[in-house]
Amino acid sequence: MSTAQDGGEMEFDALVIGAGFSGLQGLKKLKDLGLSVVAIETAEDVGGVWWWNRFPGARTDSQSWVYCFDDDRLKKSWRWTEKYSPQAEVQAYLAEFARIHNLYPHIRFGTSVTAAHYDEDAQRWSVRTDDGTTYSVRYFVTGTGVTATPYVPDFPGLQDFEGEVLMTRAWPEDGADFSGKRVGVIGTGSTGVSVIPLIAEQAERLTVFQRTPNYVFPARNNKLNDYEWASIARRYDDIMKGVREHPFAFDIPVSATLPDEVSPEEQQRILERAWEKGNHWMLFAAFADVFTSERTNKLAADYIRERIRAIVEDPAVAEKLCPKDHTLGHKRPPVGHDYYETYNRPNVELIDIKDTPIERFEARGLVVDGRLHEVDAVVLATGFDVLTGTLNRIDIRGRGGQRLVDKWAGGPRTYLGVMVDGFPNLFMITGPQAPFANIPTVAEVTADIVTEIVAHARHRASPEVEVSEDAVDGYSDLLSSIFDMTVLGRGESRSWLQGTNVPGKSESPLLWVGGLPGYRAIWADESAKEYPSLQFT
Ligand code: NA7
Repeated sequence: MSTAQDGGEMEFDALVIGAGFSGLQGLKKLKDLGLSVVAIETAEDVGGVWWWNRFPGARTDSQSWVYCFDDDRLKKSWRWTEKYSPQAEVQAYLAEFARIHNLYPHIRFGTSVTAAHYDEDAQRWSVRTDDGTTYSVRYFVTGTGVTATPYVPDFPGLQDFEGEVLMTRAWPEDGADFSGKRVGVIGTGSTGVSVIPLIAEQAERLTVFQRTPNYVFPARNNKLNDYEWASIARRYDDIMKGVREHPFAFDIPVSATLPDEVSPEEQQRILERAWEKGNHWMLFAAFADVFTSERTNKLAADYIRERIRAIVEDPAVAEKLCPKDHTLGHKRPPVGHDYYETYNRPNVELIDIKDTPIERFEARGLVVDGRLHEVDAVVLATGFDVLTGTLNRIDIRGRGGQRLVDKWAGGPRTYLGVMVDGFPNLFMITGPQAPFANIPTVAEVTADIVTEIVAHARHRASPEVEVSEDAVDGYSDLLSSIFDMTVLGRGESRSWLQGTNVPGKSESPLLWVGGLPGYRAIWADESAKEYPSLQFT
């Protein structure tokens, strides 16, 4: 056997792509089963999106104490410093997780998987990496995450622009200094909302190019003092148990109240409390049916619009910032840190490009509606080809040489976001159609499913396990019908949740919105019945 560096061949029981939340879970859990495992990671260290996204303001929008693993050792030793962890702290946490579980020796950094073909005779995957190595493995496990592949629109003339072009996903390692500069930001999703207030503080002038306004909740961040931390630490096991029972894996209460059960004054009081609590309280803790009733959804959306109008001093700017075409939740609502307040600054201008898109870039700036906006630097916060984008860029071929990208031409179809029929021994951690919930918990839950299946296959001495087409159809159809029952798909605008943010991408719900407990119940039933959806050969 040769080394990974010389373009030779290596054998392992399992290969995992990625060393972010999903990949590290897969690596640890499969290693704990006693398998020989290698993980392949493009970056130079662990972290996944928390390695790449170093732009100013990059931080979690879930509470730090639940945006992490339910790991017994780290629950005792790790202390989060803020309610929403900054990027460097999350990356450091994952590095600590990898260190204490001795994962580093198993990870090949600076390497990318280019192809994975299933050999039906050997019942093994042959996985190729960009350093020319071939790995022969029984189990091929992807932990490629949700937002690994950025989407950059094809702006005409971008190559002629003589200023600096910065992508939030590939921020310069030593940072960017905008002092005295005129800066343009394109994109007002979670990333744009995070970076805009900080650039506004530094730049001489900031121009925000907004296609679709978002509902932005106030984060209400704070440093965690000793008292707060002690109270979290004392309840940690209960918090984590609650997270698994929560539809979206948050530490936020779930309301059972319907608006009609209370007076209009009480409705406003509930909404005000949710706004003041910040974060995603408005989605979960205000009313029970925000995701399923258009009326309730509009009630909450109207309330947010009123708050925007109250914060933003210029009424014309406030109107531009008010979402009009989509339901609350259709796009994942960003959590902002003085986001709307930023538009009261004299050095910030908001350009609405919904009806008049960016025409082209020129040497000195970009042209909208015939007007040249001169900028020294432009920041692209234009989103990601989520979930399937990363997998479809790898040449993955299953039974009979069928390509995954072809099988998913009409959108992904999976069983629990974990397995695909025709692709034996392929497992996905946080794959397409996994639950729409707090990612570290989703990584743990889906990695648990993968390891349970692998452990069972080994127990039965079955070299091959495959999911049935019926199970994939059943799950995918259920996922779509639940999505259609919600108000999430209703509205005009594009959303990565349905794949409509990337031109040409097929439209289908990319995540399970039926809640984490419902998802876990499907698997509990499968497991209790000894895996009727799976064929162990
Ligand atoms: P998002 O939420 O997909 O946001 C991308 C933004 O870029 C959004 O405002 C888009 O406008 C805008 N965009 C995309 N293409 C264009 C073009 N051609 N012209 C102008 N504006 C454009 O990505 P984020 O990175 O902010 O967040 C992704 C997730 O990562 C987030 O939900 C968190 O879970 C973490 P649009 O809305 O499509 O009109």
